[in-house]
Amino acid sequence: MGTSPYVWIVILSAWWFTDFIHSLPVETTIDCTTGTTVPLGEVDEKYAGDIDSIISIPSGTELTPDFTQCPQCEQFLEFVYVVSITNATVKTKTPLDAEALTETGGILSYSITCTSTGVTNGRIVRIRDLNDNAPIFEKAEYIANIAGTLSEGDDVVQVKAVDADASPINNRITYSLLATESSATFAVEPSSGQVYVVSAAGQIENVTLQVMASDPHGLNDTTTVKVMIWESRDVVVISLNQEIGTVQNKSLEMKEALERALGWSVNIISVSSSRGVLALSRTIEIHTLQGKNTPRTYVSFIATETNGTNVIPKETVQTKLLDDEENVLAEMQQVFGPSLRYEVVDDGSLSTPNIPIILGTVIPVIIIVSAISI
Ligand SMILES: *[C@@H]1O[C@H](CO)[C@@H](O)[C@H](O)[C@H]1NC(C)=O
Ligand SMILES: *[C@@H]1O[C@H](CO)[C@@H](O)[C@H](O)[C@H]1NC(C)=O
Ligand SMILES: *[C@@H]1O[C@H](CO)[C@@H](O)[C@H](O)[C@H]1NC(C)=O
Ligand SMILES: *[C@@H]1O[C@H](CO)[C@@H](O)[C@H](O)[C@H]1NC(C)=O
Ligand SMILES: *[C@@H]1O[C@H](CO)[C@@H](O)[C@H](O)[C@H]1NC(C)=O
Ligand SMILES: [Ca+2]
Ligand SMILES: [Ca+2]
Repeated sequence: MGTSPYVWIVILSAWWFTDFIHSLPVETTIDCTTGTTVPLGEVDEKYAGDIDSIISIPSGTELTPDFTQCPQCEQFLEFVYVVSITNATVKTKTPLDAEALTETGGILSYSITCTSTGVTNGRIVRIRDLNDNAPIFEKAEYIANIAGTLSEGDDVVQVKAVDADASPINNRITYSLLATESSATFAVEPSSGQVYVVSAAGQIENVTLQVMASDPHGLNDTTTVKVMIWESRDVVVISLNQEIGTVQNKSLEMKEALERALGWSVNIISVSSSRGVLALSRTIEIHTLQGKNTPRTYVSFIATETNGTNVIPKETVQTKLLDDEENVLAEMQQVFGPSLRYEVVDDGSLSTPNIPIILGTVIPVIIIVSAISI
């Protein structure tokens, strides 16, 4: 009593690392005066059967299992006990699962409490993680839309797989590119999953890559990366009065909102806080009606026919964004809320980098609502 269960978990963990390995079940006894603390040893994940065989229970003692220090342990265990009998057993009701006990570092713990005195008898078992999960990619297909030509070192897309196993020895993921016709142009960073360009390939065709994620024991999953190369001159840029993180998080909904509003397919090229895609070095920000502190995020995209592959000319898209402003705004506000405003930004000709011209603005008025008046 009194001592926090976490304290004895730590103490006992240290103790039993010395050399205290049993095979289960372990025979234990109960002490209703001062309590006992017994490390039961280590067992493989998936173990099913008896864990703790309690003997020599003083007659008339009433015992109850207690899972307060590990509520998630209760799902695995049952306590088989009859008050008039001097033996009791703690056994699994479902095979042990290391993945379900990651919060406790793979330690299963419980105690048996003497009802009359409230004294606890702690037990802990370390679950050895097995490699029973393969990595799984978050997406079966990644699409990387890239404008212009590719050059050495350019990032293409970052893929991500997750391995549900509890320990690094079983869940560490290594990414690799499977050999295809185009794989010599690209590489994947083994630990991060960042796909990038390795050879200065210049203008290349649209290509499909296969990336594999493997755990340290060879369990693996594969995903497809489609690299779509577009012409820079077709890229449309809009700016939104939103934080970049918000736009990145909602980029799929935003793409779908633009598709509904415009009636074309939308391929997002980039979401950035600078007007990155066209890489203008001498960009001058024009703060129109928005205050200097208004967040501003640039979204570049290319529109294509919904049922075909033809690219819609940039000027056509820009015109529609201005003409159908009300419609586009309504769709975008569904995603970002009623404060969303956008501007169509034009970079002018690529050959003469110049000051961006705001073609139109959909912020005719800013209504300042005083917080005090609400
Ligand atoms: C209690 O456990 C002991 C040791 O395992 C065993 O010899 C005895 O038969 C058991 N008694 C009962 C009632 O199960
Ligand atoms: C890539 O595919 C898109 C859509 O199919 C097409 O419009 C574009 O021209 C292709 N790019 C290249 C470099 O072939
Ligand atoms: C990937 O997993 C499959 C079984 O799903 C196996 O046959 C193959 O050898 C593994 N590949 C590698 C490179 O480990
Ligand atoms: C974007 O999503 C991540 C993860 O879901 C979250 O941590 C982050 O706060 C989100 N950012 C914004 C600006 O909503
Ligand atoms: C495009 O295809 C969809 C179904 O795939 C169809 O409903 C729609 O009418 C088509 N649009 C055009 C312009 O052909
Ligand atoms: Ca694994
Ligand atoms: Ca496991």
